[in-house]
Amino acid sequence: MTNPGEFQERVVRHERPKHHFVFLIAPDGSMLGLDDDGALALYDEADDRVIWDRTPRGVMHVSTGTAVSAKLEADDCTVRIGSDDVTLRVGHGPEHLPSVYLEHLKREGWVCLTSLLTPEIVDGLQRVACTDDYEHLEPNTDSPRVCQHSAVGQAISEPISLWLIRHYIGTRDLHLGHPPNPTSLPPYDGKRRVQGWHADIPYIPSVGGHPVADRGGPIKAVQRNVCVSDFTKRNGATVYKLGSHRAETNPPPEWNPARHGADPATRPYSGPEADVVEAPAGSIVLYDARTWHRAGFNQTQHKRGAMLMSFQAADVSPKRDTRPACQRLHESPVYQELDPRQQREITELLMSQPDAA
Ligand SMILES: O=C(O)CCC(=O)C(=O)O
Repeated sequence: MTNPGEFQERVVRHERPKHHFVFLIAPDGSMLGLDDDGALALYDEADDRVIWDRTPRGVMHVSTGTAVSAKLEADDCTVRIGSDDVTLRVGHGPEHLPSVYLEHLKREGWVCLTSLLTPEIVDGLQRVACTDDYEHLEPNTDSPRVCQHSAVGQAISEPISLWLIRHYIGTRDLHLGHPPNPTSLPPYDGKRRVQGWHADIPYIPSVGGHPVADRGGPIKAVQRNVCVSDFTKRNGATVYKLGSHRAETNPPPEWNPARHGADPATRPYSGPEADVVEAPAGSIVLYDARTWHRAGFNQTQHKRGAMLMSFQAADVSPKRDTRPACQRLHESPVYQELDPRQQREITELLMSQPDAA
């Protein structure tokens, strides 16, 4: 039975953008940008330097307004770099400049990169998660999910979110806290035990046995939730107390009655002080790991897909060893479908061991 005041979370909705900027991507995965002197150069990092817009005569560098003449043919773009004509792939880019997202992330402790992943990547993630058009399939448990489809590696190595996380935490040196798995949240039957409110590692104890970090100390981790399905309040989109990264404590006991003496199936707080971030499939929500959050209640008949990742500073112990999954990926044909930039990023994030190890 529903109690008054339940399921009253505030909705923060992100509509599918009408326009996306583009990346111009070299075969090795590096991205064309403008250096500080206005010269064309290739970069591995996705900051404002590598964001372009199409124009009738070629492409325009968004942050400086510099027009560059280019031959655009279907998804290819040929530009002159020095004395060479270089052909680059025109790739789906963000709705906003990376600096705009960074400003929001620093100010609010979270940001939504709406519809940043391509429909092809979304389709691959849905296939692995067995959601949406693939709901009739059973998840494959024979191999790590990163080996099951290149979409998983493409999502792991998405360059704008990596640039944002590195800038927010203030280090390049990051690792993932567990192997990234597209998974699904089943429909809620109104009775079963559900996930309670929590902050994330290292602000809570974990099986890794690391010391719980001081919420007032330097930032140690950022979560990246990829919306594999459309995320709506009805289908159980993640619920947050936005801004709670600034709170001195983890969620209060009254938000988690099931953990404090009530029946274990008692639902966690779902009143109007909580926020649901709604966004189309392919969106990425980044949030400070201190933020109070929980999975939503999936009130539909369909599974909701997500891929949750924890990016941790070098001194945080991961919850699970990510290296075996990466070694399996290296041996898998899927690894060859990734470009060298993607291969390097994934390998670094999964093979780096924390300082303490
Ligand atoms: O499934 C979700 O929506 C969120 C779950 C989550 O963030 C977590 O388990 O830490």
